[in-house]
Amino acid sequence: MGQDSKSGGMGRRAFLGASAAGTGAMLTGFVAPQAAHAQGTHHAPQVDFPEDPRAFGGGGAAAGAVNRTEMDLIDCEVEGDWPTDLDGAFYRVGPDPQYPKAPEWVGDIPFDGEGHVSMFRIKDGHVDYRTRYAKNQRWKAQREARRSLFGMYRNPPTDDPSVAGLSRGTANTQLFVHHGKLLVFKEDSPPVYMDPLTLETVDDYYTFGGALQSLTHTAHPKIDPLTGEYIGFGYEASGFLSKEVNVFSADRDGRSTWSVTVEAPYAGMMHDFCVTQDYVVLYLTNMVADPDIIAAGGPHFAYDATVPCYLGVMRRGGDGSDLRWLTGPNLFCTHVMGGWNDGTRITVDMDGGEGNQFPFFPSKQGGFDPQASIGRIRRFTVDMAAGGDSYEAETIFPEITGVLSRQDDRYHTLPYRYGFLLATGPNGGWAIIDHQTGTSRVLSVPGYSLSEMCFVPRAPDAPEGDGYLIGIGSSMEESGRSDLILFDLQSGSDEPRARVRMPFKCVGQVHGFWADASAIPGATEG
Ligand code: V55
Ligand code: FE
Repeated sequence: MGQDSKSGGMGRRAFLGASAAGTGAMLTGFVAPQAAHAQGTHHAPQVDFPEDPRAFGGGGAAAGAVNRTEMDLIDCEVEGDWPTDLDGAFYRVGPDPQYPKAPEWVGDIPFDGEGHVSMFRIKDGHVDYRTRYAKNQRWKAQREARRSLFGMYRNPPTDDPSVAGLSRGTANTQLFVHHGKLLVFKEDSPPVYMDPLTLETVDDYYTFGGALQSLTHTAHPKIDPLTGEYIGFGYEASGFLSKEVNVFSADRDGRSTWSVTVEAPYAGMMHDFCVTQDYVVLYLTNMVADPDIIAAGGPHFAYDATVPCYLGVMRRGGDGSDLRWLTGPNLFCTHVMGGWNDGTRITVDMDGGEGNQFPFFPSKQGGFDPQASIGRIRRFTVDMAAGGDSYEAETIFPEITGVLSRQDDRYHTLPYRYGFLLATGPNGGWAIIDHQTGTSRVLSVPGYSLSEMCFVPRAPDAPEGDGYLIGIGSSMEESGRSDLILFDLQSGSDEPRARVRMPFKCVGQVHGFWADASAIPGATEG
């Protein structure tokens, strides 16, 4: 996967020669599925990934397009001043095609690869690396058959008949530790529950003890830091192409505390959402679920510039009858940096662009526009006490272009000072946004392209933003060989404080998550 912060270097990116910076570009490296159809490919059972870099898993391991190796590396090589009091785990997950697709489906998109989880367990200055596939229902069926059994991205009619009724979930997008469980997400299905230390799959279809009212679950749940509550949602919640959206919460032990189902204006991608102390803000994008394209064997979504994006705002804990769908400048945002409410006044910060963020999803009007995909930080505000059906939007920190926004997770739902994102363009790197001073800075590593980072608090009770940024960098001179990179945000230095030199290119990622050892059962014993 070419989750690069800079252009150039990586072959799979280079082939479109694009300078696009949308979220999809950062995650996957410009796979153009339509073109791949034209190429002849071999059929399973032989595991021979197509040569064409645009095909699903194209080029195979030799091209860095797949990894497929589950492994343990105890005591990685550590360089620099690794903080010895840091105790926790940095988790990552991304699609890693388990098998080549059947010839009809070689044009499938990179978002459909099976989820491969990696973990850096960090303790006493030692770093151990472990990876395991999420052993979801799809993975297990394909392992048994020794071939791909699922067709196109979120398109069940393209599946092999033998897998009817199995979960299609790939668990390839994001992960989260809550109530002692590592939950791994794909937004079309319930989470997969993995053991947060061994990475063994415990439950391939986790429903919060049967309480989950939705057939789907977001990749971006939130924590209420004041209560430890978990807030999640699912769209297409009552079935394929349904407009229902389920929003729910669970207490710090994972017991359901709230569930409500509402209806969206249309079925479209709702990748992230914002939770404040008093409100839930859904975000419906104009990446619409298109029945015609699905029937024709395409992927689940197509970008439709003629359809509005909506913010859907309702009170937390209510029955959903107060939900209002609001429109504004039509921006396609993907990730929430942070958000809060001050009485009835709600602020939500997201990154996004004016057009399609994902080159591999078809656009219903015209082609993919790299310029319109460039992400900037958008601030949405709405006062729920005022009438009307619109929100305000402004672009903040216009000097920063980027995607994959984050914050210090301990400030979910609350007013916050620091945001982080993967800055794109010639000065790419990890951007630190300071909303209080209105300043930003970018930490980059010469010769490396960086994946999304996570913020790590120096200690569980450290002030906001006091800590580290951690994430993977790929050495462009060394065919993408990986370093785990740690910046100390208080050091005053623009150089990494420490690195782990991996002997290979690590399995790719979409997102990552930091968990303190105190949140991981058994971590403090070993
Ligand atoms: C995203 C990623 C997905 C997906 C839908 O980054 C949206 C956004 C890796 O899979 O299926
Ligand atoms: Fe995401």
